Amino acid sequence: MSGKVALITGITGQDGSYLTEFLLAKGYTVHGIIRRSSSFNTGRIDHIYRDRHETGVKLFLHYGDLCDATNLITIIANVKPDEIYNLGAMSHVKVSFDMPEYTADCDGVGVLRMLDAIRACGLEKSCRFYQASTSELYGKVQEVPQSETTPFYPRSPYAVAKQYAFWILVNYREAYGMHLTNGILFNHESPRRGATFVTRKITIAVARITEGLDKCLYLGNIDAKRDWGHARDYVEGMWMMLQHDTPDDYVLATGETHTVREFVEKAFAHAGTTIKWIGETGTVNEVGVDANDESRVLVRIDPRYFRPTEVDLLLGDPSKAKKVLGWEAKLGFEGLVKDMMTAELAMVRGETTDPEAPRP
Ligand code: NDP
Ligand code: GDR
Repeated sequence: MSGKVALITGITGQDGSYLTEFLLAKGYTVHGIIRRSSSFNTGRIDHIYRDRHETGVKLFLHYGDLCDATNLITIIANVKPDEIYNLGAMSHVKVSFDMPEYTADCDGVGVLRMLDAIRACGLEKSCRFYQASTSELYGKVQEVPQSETTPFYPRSPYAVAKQYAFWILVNYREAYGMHLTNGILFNHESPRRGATFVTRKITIAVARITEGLDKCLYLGNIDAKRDWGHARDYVEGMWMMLQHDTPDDYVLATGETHTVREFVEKAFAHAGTTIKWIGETGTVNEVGVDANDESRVLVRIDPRYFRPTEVDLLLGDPSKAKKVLGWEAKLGFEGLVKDMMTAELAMVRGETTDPEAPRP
């Protein structure tokens, strides 16, 4: 067992929860930074949290925020982590157009604050740092598939902020010899995915429609293509990057790409419904109907969900991660949709708990 100490920002998010489970199973002591909120935001980690007065407790939570440098220095000085996983971010691409300044502060400058906090605490030679970089950096893609050498062309305030984060990390790695790594992760999903990201939005709607609780799913651009993997596989890749003695940047992806439209079809098929598309393809007049009863309109296009600048196609080339780290995505598109739909139907039927639901 490891005995190492890890600090995770964004521990309450999808990836933070899987990474915490993974590191605890490896024998780590895990510290997480959570934001103060008037409502509960720890639903994804409640099942592993134990009161610190019990014996053998290995998970500790600290209030903090990536926009508060003093607080980050205090936490890092107290925790003295061997590894930091910086997963905290305003992570919604569409919302970043509504909150560009906050996104820049949290997702861009927040990383600088973390790196300077490590230096201020004198840990720059001992502490390894993982940055949650993203395939959104490729944006308007300059080549297909995208690898570590593909030039960036960010298409949202979120991606521009993450580009600053990417490069400040590379600069500090070169300037100060710190062990800093960018994981350029393509989309990864799970039953714990936030409800407003497209995959989870679809699985929730399909489960609710199947149970008669909803009638129709409203989406934006259903022809966008994404390389979707499972979050559980990707958090293992994050850890593998920090175990490698030389810090570097790695793409994690499945190497398959699929449209949002295909995700909708597969999710409905899992629940026993065949979708037929009617109306002019690629316009707001296109609808998805039940192929066995065309009067049932199950999917409509709402332009409210279109983005001012869209990322049309993402397809990752994970061969460097495979060659250097031995990492490979275990679950592909089919397996991902099945995993999410199975969990979603169980949740909507009350057989399990929604990881996003507020707890009493
Ligand atoms: P989530 O949106 O599920 O989680 C984001 C986490 O960041 C939450 O714990 C959130 O806290 C926290 N957070 C938000 N703002 C701040 C802040 N100002 N200070 C500290 N913490 C904050 O994201 P994911 O788990 O999906 O993604 C993890 C990281 O990986 C993010 O940085 C994301 O941008 C990046 N990424 C994600 C990919 C994906 O496909 N999932 C792909 C590539 C990169 P709270 O719960 O209180 O909101
Ligand atoms: P993305 O994920 O923007 O790739 O960012 P999201 O699931 O939000 O969108 C994927 C694609 O689906 C299209 N789309 C819709 N998206 C949402 N959210 N809601 C809809 O109704 C809808 N209809 C169509 C989008 O236009 C887009 O093309 C995610 C986040 O996790 C980032 O933090 C991360 O960096 C990237 O993945 C990699």
